[in-house]
Amino acid sequence: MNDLSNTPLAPAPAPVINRADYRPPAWLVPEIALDFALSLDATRVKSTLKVERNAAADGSATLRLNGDGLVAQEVLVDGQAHNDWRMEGGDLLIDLPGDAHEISVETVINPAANTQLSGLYASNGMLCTQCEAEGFRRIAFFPDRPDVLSVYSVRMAGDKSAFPVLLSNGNPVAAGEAADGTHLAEWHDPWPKPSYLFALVAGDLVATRDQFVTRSGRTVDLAIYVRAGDEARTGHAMRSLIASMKWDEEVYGREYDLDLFNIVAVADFNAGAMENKGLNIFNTRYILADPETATDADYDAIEGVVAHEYFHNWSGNRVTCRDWFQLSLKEGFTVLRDQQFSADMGSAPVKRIEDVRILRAAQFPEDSGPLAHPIRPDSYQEISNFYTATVYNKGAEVIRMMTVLAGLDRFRKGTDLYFERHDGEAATCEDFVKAIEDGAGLDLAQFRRWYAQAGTPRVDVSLVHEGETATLTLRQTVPPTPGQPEKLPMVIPLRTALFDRATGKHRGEELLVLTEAEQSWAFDGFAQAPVLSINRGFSAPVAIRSPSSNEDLVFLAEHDDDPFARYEAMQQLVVQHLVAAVEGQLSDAERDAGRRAIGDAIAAVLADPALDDLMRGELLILPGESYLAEQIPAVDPSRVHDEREALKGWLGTTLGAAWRDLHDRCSAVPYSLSAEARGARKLKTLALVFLAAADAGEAARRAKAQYDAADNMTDRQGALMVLCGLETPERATALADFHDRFAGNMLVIDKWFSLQAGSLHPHAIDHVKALAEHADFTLTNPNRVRALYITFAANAGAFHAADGEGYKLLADLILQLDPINGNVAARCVPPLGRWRKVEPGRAKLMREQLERIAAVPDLSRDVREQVTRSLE
Ligand code: 0A1
Ligand code: ZN
Repeated sequence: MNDLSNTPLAPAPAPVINRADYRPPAWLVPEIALDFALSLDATRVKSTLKVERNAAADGSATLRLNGDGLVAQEVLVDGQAHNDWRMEGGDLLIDLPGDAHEISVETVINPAANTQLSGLYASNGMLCTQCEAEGFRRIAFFPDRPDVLSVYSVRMAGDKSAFPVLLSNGNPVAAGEAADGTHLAEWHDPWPKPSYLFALVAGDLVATRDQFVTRSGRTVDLAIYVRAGDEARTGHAMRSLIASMKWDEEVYGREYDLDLFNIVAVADFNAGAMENKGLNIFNTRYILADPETATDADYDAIEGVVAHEYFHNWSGNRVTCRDWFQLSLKEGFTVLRDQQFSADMGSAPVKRIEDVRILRAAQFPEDSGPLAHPIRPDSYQEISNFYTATVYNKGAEVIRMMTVLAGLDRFRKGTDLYFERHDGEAATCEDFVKAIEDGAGLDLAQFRRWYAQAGTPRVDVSLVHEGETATLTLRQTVPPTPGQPEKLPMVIPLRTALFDRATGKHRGEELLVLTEAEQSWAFDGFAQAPVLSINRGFSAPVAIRSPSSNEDLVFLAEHDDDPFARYEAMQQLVVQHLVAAVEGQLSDAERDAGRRAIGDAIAAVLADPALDDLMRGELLILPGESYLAEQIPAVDPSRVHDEREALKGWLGTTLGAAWRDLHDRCSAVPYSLSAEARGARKLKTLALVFLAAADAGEAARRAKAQYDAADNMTDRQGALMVLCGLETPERATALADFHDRFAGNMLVIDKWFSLQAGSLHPHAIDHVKALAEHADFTLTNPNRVRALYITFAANAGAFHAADGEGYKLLADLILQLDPINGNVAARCVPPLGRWRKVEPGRAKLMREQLERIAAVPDLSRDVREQVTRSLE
C-alpha cells in the first residue's frame, strides 16, 4: 500500500465518446428474461440473458454488461455459480469460453431513492421506468446500447393492494395471486428491441379503454392508465391516439403490430413522453385535458405528443438507431411525422408558423452558441445532453427539405423503401438518406452535409432590376461553430415567387436550389422591379438576409398567397424596425415612419375579412425577444425588451379602438373546440396584451372581467397572464383565486408558477425568489422546476437584470438540483451559455456564474459537460 492510499482520487473526467469509434457489439443477446420482486425501496431484479458471440464483430471473449450503481448479488453462467467476474467502473465483465451462454445476475435496487427519474423509480407510490437513453443499466446489467436487440419476457410480483396494475411491453401471458397478498403478471414482447425501449409500470391506476381496428383487420385494445380521479381527462389523448393510428396507415402505410397499446401517465417525468414498445409512458401534462384545466395550446401539444410517441412504433422501434449519434434518425423523422399529422388535423399554415417559431426560438440560438452541434453529432460525454432542438427540430427540417426536393409522392417511395430495407434493424442516418435517394430517385450527395455541419446557414439576397430583367443573386455562408471553423456550401431549396407590383400576383412559384456559395437567376418580362417572396413555407431552415423595403414587406403582408410568407413579411417588418431601434440607428422621423408602416399592416390584418382568426392571430404576434436578440451582436437584452414593449404600447394606443372592438367581438363567441372559437380565444388575449401595454387600468378591468367570466382555461390563463404583468390590485386577487380554485391539480398549479415567473411585472425576479420558498414548490418534480425556472430564464426582462441577480438565481438552482436530478439541472445551463451574444457587462456576470458552477467538484456528468462546453 502506498502513502497515497488515503487521498481521495479526483474523479476521472468523463470519457469523450466519438462516432468514428463505433464497433459492432462483441456479444448479442437474442433473449432476456427479467424477474422483478417489486417493492418501493428494495426491488429485487433477476435477469437471465441468452448471449451469443457476434460473428460480425472482432470476437472478444469478454462480455461487458453495463451497470450504473448496481451491485451484483449473484452471478450464474450456464446455471452454475460463477465467481470469475470483475467490475470496471459500473460495468460487470465476464470472460466466457464458448460462443453461447446463459448469464443470470441478481441485483437489488431502491426506486424510492431514485430522484434522477432514470431507471426504475417511484412516483406517488407507483413504480415506473425510464430507460432512454441509458437508464436500463440502472435496473439490470446488460449491453445497454441500441444495437443489441432482444426478445423480452418479464415476470413481476408485488403486493396487490399497493400495485394492483402490473404492466410491461408486449402482451400479457400469465397472471396469478398468492395467499400472502402478492400477485404476479407475466408479459412477453415478441418484437426484438433495444433495452432503451423496455418499460415496466406497477401501481394503483385506472384505465380508460377503446379499440382500433387496423386496415388489415387486427383489433387493438387501447388503454390510457391514470390515477383515479383523472380518467375524465383522458378523452382528448385517446382521440388523438386513434387519429394517429389511422393517419399513419393512410399517409405512411404503417400499421400497428401488437394486440394492445397501453399508455401510462406519470406526474414525475424528465421529458415529455417515451415510446416504449406497446407501453408508452407519458408526462401527465401530455395526457390530461379538459376545457377547465387545459388551454388550446395544451390540447394541441397533447395531440402532437401522443402522435409523436405512436409514430415511433415504426420510426424508432421497428427501425431503431445503431448508436446514439444516430438519434435524429428516429427523432428528426418522427418530429416531421407529428408535424405533418397535426397540420392535417387542424390548420396547416398555422401549424407551420408555430413550428418555425419554435425552431427560431429554441434551435437558432443553440446553433449560434457554444452548444452548437450537427443533427448527427460527432462526439458526446453525456448523451442526455443531445436530446436537443437541433436533433429534434432541425432534424425534422432537414427531412422536410427532402420532401420539398422530391415531392410528397416520391418521398413516400423513399420511406417505404427505408422501412422495408431496415425493418428489425438498428440503422444509421446514412441508411435513411440512402433509402430516400434510392426510393425517391434523388441525388443527396451534397445534401448529406446537413447531417455533418452545424450552424444556421445565412443566405444574403440581392435583386437587381435592369430593363425587363430581374436578377436574383443568392450568397450562402455557414457560420463557424465549435470544432467546425470552416464549412462547405449546403443544398438550400428555396420556394420562390416574384410578384408583379401592378397586379399584386406572381406567375407561379419556382423551386430555386442553391448549391454553390453564390448563384444568380435571371427572370425576364418585368417592366417594373418585382417584389421577392423567398423561402416560402420556410422550405429551408436558414436565415434570409434580404434588404426589403418597408413598402415591399407591407405589400407581401397584404398580397402574398403563401400564408407563411405573409407571416414572414409581418415579422420582418417588425424585426427590421426593432433591430434598428435597439441599435440606436433611427431618427425620430424614421421611428415614426417605421411604426406607422407596422401599424398600417396590423390594421390591415385586423380588417381583412379573408383571414380566419387563428391565422389572424399568427400575423399579429410580434417577434419574440430571443429571436430579436439573435439578430444583434453584443446585445443589451433590456434594450430589446424596452423597445419591443414601447412598440406594443404605441400599437396599443394607436389601434386602441380596434383592440377594444376585437376583445368585445371575440368575448361574445361561446366556448367550443372549433377553429372559429379557438381563433376567437387567441385574439381575445392578444387584444388584452396590446391594450395592457397602452392603458394598464383599462386592460386590468378587461382582464379581470375575462378572468371572472372564463369557462375555460385558455381565457382564464390568458387573462391571468396579462394581470400578472401589471401592478394592479386585480393581480393579487386573481392569483389567489386561481391557486384556491385549482389547489391539488399539479398541472394547473404549474401554470400558476409559470405565469408569475414569465410575467412582464417589474418585480418578476422577486416573485420567483418567493415562489421558490412556496409550500407547493419542490425540486423533485421536473414539471414544477421547469414551470418556475425555465420559464424565468426565458423571461428576458427578469433574467437579464443588469446586476446579474437572475444569473445567480439560475446558477443557485442548478447547484441545488444537480445532486437530485442532473438531467433536468443540465437543461438549465444553456441560458447562461449565451454569454458571448450579450453585451460585455452582462456577459461577464453570466460567465462568472458558469465558472462558479464549474468549480464544484462533484457535478453530474450532465451538468459538467454543459458547463464546460459553455465556457469554451
Ligand atoms: N424518445 C423520447 C424522448 C425521451 C428522451 C429521454 C427521456 O428520458 C430522459 C425521456 C424521453 C421522445 O422523443 O419522445
Ligand atoms: Zn421522439
